[in-house]
Amino acid sequence: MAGRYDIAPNGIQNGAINMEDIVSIIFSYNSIKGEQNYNEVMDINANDAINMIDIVICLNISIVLQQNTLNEIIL
Ligand SMILES: [Ca+2]
Repeated sequence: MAGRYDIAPNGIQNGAINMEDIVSIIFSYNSIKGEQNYNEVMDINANDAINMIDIVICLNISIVLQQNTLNEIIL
């Protein structure tokens, strides 16, 4: 259910969108494609930049999932 927003920094999704996903994005925060820190997995909106927009999208998806099933979210 968490789908592509459930970030898998080690290649394994944990089945939830939670702080682990947000922290993963923070590790690549403020980077653009071509830079060492950039990781396309963290670029949620695929605009070649990892910034607050990606974090907000991830948070919004987690809120939507929380409204649908409490078991999906562990914040
Ligand atoms: Ca982005």
